Amino acid sequence: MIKIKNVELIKTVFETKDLLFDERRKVVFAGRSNVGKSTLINTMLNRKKLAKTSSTPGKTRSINYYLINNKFYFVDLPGYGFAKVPKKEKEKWNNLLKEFFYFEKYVILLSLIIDSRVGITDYDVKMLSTAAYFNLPTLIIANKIDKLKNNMIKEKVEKLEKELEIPVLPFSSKDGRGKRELWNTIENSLQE
Ligand SMILES: Nc1nc2c(ncn2[C@@H]2O[C@H](COP(=O)(O)OP(=O)(O)OP(=O)(O)O)[C@@H](O)[C@H]2O)c(=O)[nH]1
Ligand SMILES: [Mg+2]
Repeated sequence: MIKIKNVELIKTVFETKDLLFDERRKVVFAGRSNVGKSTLINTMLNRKKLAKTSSTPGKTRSINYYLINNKFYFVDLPGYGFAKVPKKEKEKWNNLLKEFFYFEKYVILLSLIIDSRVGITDYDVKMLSTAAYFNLPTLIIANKIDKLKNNMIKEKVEKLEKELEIPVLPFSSKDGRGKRELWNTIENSLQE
């Protein structure tokens, strides 16, 4: 596994005009609100409170750029699909996400995080079509597998892979399953 020498929150962006321009490569984490994006970033970077997390959806409202070892970024995106957000704010987030993908040319991996119990939602389908439009290498992370029975995990993963024809990686921030595999994938992406 990669040695994490240094992590720095470089920028927090609420408005399109503030999007970061930096040619260093980016691993992007997207997904519905509350699926565990920010927690996964903390797990991957061995930090407890780097990215703010919450049991109520809608915690991350900005795009957060974490620079790792001065070399590449993890990008934490605001979660989509959270019903309780006022329509106006939702539109603002959706716009910000859209602009991000139009603007950002250095995405080496889009990690779409889903709740392994819920599977793919309509919002995720939209995100996948955006990813396909921009030709982004995409990985689905089936998160919170600690909440599934062991014999269900393989079944769910295989079903998703067959449906979507995209690699699916089971993950849990609670017990660390998938962490090593995700780092392997990221390191491979960084070498290409
Ligand atoms: N059981 C379990 N709970 C998890 C896991 N990962 C995250 N959670 C919990 O899920 C909730 C949401 O986590 P966040 O990391 O804040 O989710 P998020 O996707 O960043 O949410 P937004 O910022 O609203 O988009 C928190 O209560 C976490 O503790 C996991 O692997 N297993
Ligand atoms: Mg978050």
